[in-house]
Amino acid sequence: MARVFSGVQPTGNIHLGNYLGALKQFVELQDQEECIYCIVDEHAITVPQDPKELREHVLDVAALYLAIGIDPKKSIVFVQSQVSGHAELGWICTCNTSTGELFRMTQFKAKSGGKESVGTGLLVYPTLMAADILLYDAEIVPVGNDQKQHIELTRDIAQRMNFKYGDDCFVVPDGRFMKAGARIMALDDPTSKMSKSATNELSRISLLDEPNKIKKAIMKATTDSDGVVKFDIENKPGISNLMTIYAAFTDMSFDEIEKKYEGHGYGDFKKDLVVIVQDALAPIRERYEEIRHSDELIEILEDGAKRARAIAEPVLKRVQDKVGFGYDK
Ligand code: ATP
Ligand code: LTN
Repeated sequence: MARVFSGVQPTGNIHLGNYLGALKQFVELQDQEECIYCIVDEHAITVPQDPKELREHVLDVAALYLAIGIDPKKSIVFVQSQVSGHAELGWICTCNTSTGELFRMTQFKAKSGGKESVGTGLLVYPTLMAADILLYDAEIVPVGNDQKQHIELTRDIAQRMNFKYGDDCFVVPDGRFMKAGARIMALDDPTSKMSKSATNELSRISLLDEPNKIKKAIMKATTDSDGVVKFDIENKPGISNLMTIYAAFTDMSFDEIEKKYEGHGYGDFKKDLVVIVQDALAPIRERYEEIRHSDELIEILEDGAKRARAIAEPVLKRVQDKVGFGYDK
């Protein structure tokens, strides 16, 4: 069994992009591999957070993990800040990464907007992400396409430190990306990715959205004027994005979807998609409501942190020894 690690930020509004790009794979992988799923609150504070809201959002994501089908008997589910090894290994990774590498990260460029007033955490964030993964000797990291560059950097850090300190320092991980859904675009602007932070509520569908909101967002989604249901990212990004969502939920190919809607306009296609998404999200919402305020949720996180620490501690010790921390007694 290979070891799998991934994380989601507790910043609210978990949306279809997060689900189809990453979370859906989390569930699929737990039957084949040894999976560790984290709620990365230390990453969340790279931008300002209200402490009270942050604590709530941690439990929101934990409950969502379970609601989509992550089974705590099969997978470890825990909160990053409860395992101190992340921050400790993060520092070691930071010291083995050049500032040039970090300034080149496209996510840093986008999120900082070139301003020097942004927090330093936003710049060094990828070294903490590398530590998250390397701390567990993880081999597979299921994520959306937007994280490709961060995974590459993680591999670079691991290989560089293996060269410097010996091959058994780190396991070099691989990213795992979905075929359909690795990059879901905003519904109001199919040229930018669906995001938690966009101000237009109708730009995304959150996993806990009411059926009416789902309908509104899909029926209003930006398409084009030629009315043909055809997959063509370049020239028809809006309908192609909706087809990607359709395909991810139904397992139909783009060819099959095109055939089904031949001679129909976007209206029929969108109406069907509304029902498909509503039906897929209804059981998730129901399960979420059951578990979000339960004692069981806290117990699962406490147990998850214990199990995570048991894996992380010997790995951290191994790396600290290599780096030269401590002294001979
Ligand atoms: P956002 O950009 O929406 O604020 P994020 O990428 O900053 O989200 P996370 O919640 O930690 O933060 O992301 C969880 C997972 O969802 C990651 O694996 C990420 O790659 C994936 N993901 C995020 N947005 C999309 C998208 N639009 N399409 C596909 N996958 C996505
Ligand atoms: N950077 C990721 C979240 C994240 C992560 C990780 C994903 C933090 N640490 C480790 C996979 C493995 C994001 O913003 N989506």
